[in-house]
Amino acid sequence: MGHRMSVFGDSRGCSNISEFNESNNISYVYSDLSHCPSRIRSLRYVHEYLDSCVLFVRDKKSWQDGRANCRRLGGDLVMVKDASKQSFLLNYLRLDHWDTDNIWIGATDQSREGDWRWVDGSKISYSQFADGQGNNHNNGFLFANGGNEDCALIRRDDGGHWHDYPCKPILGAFGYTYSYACEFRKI
Ligand SMILES: [Ca+2]
Ligand SMILES: [Ca+2]
Repeated sequence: MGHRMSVFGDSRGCSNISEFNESNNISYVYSDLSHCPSRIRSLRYVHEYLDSCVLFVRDKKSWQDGRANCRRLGGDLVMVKDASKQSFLLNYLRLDHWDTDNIWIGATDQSREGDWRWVDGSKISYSQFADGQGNNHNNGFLFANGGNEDCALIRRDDGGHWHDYPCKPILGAFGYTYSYACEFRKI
């Protein structure tokens, strides 16, 4: 007698779901935010750096309005006094998948043209100004205002170099609003 052959379906089921093991390539940096001021601790994009905490704010403001917001929270715009701080900022913008190019920093020559100062009043010595920047000169931006550029930002699309831009909108509330980074002293 021949036997009946049962044909079962191939039951491999889900075996063709490829496993995703790429996360090992990402280095997660643990931030201890317990010493950051409580009013910013739970916000997104807060990272510690030495004796300070840095808050990245995606919301776009003029330099002066961004600074006012930082101060309202008890801090000020971030100061970038050395290369390691600059790297810290650029690294976290990358790790946080930041999508904006321009980030205001706490550098200005509003008090005296060409005399660049941090928001704590100290003179700027370490600088990442791009060639031809920091000199009040507007390189043809659409709303050029004839050279009145007293506030600095990091331009990620220019390798993280700094550019001087107008501190506030020229035409009403229009133009020159960007993301910014605040800095707070640890508690
Ligand atoms: Ca200037
Ligand atoms: Ca400029």
